[in-house]
Amino acid sequence: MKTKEELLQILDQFPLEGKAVNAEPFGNGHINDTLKVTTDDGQTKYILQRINHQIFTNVDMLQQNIHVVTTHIRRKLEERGETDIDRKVLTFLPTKDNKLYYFDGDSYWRVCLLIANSKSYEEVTPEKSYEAGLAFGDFQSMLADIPEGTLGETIPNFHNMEFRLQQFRDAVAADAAGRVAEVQELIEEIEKRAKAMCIQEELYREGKLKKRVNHCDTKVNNILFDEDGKVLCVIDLDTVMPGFVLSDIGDFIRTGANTGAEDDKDLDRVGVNLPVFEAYAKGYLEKARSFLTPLEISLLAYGGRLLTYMQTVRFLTDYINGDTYYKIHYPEHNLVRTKAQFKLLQSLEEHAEEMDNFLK
Ligand code: ADP
Ligand code: GN1
Ligand code: MG
Repeated sequence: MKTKEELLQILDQFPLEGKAVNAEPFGNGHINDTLKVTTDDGQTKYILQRINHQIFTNVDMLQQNIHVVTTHIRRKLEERGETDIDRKVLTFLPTKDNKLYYFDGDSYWRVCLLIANSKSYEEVTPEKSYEAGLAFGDFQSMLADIPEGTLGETIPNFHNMEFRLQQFRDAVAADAAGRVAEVQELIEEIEKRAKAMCIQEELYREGKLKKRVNHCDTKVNNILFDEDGKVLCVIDLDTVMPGFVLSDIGDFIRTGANTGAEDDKDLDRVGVNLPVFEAYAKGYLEKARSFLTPLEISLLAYGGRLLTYMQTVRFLTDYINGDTYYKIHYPEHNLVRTKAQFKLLQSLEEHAEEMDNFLK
């Protein structure tokens, strides 16, 4: 990481109110480096992020997408007569020379307003889950009229299950870190389910499913709540792109409707939290029913299994590759994550009928 002096110099490229005096690590993201910034008036009004450009290789496309999405949402909120808009959509500051990010020679940086008096959670109650469902459903519906071709795929094939399985199989074949033998059973469990988990790609080829603008990272901690448990703002817009609709219900089920943590070491704690699932589905459908097709609605519970399966595959791929993608906090972290996600998948499979019936 950079020294404090270097960070302050980076911040000097942005037209802040006041002078930055400190920048401290913030949040629990797996991808970017997020810091909160204090200025000389004692206020903490800004977030500084180093964009992970190993992962988001086209930073121009990334920042252009985010610019389109945030201005589009802002306009919709204005049209609705909303107040307090700066807390309901992210506001990014252009640099002093009017660019969407600052490049310091090796890293890419962006600054946005810190949403005041907000909180993100790693776990939610059914009440908060319902609010989150409304928020992500509304988010998708606000973006539904962005013309096709406007947004690029910031990570190509991001939620394409066939592509993720290909990466997984390549990793197994290469065995770069010599870990394949140790995870053979998990590999078999993944292969057993592979065909059933690629339905969306097939339906798309048959012309039965279309792509929509999705958030594609609807983790619980990518939503900010106010003091009353109401959603203020959807954040982490790096992956907003055209894709399959199940992403935005699936990733919330995966993270919100889990009685344990994403990386729980105690597998007895991990399993589906049905009240949280039901509350999310209710909120989400209230906003999304108007534009979803009957086929999409019939697949929503499958979406939870799909995104949990996809995450199992992605964590295991990273473990097999020798931990090159996700930030890890200890050497076995990606394996622990894989096992916890697989346990959640088994629980979702056990409750599949119940979840489908609820949606009906
Ligand atoms: P990552 O891609 O690494 O997950 P995020 O953009 O999700 O990065 O930021 C990580 C965390 O930082 C979030 O979960 C949230 O807690 C906090 N955060 C990010 N942006 C803001 C903001 N504008 N206001 C308040 N908190 C924020
Ligand atoms: C990453 O950035 P963050 O922590 O919100 C990842 C998601 C994974 C998630 C698993 C760009 O999300 O796709 O589902 O970790 N983001 C990217 O926790 O790969
Ligand atoms: Mg995040």
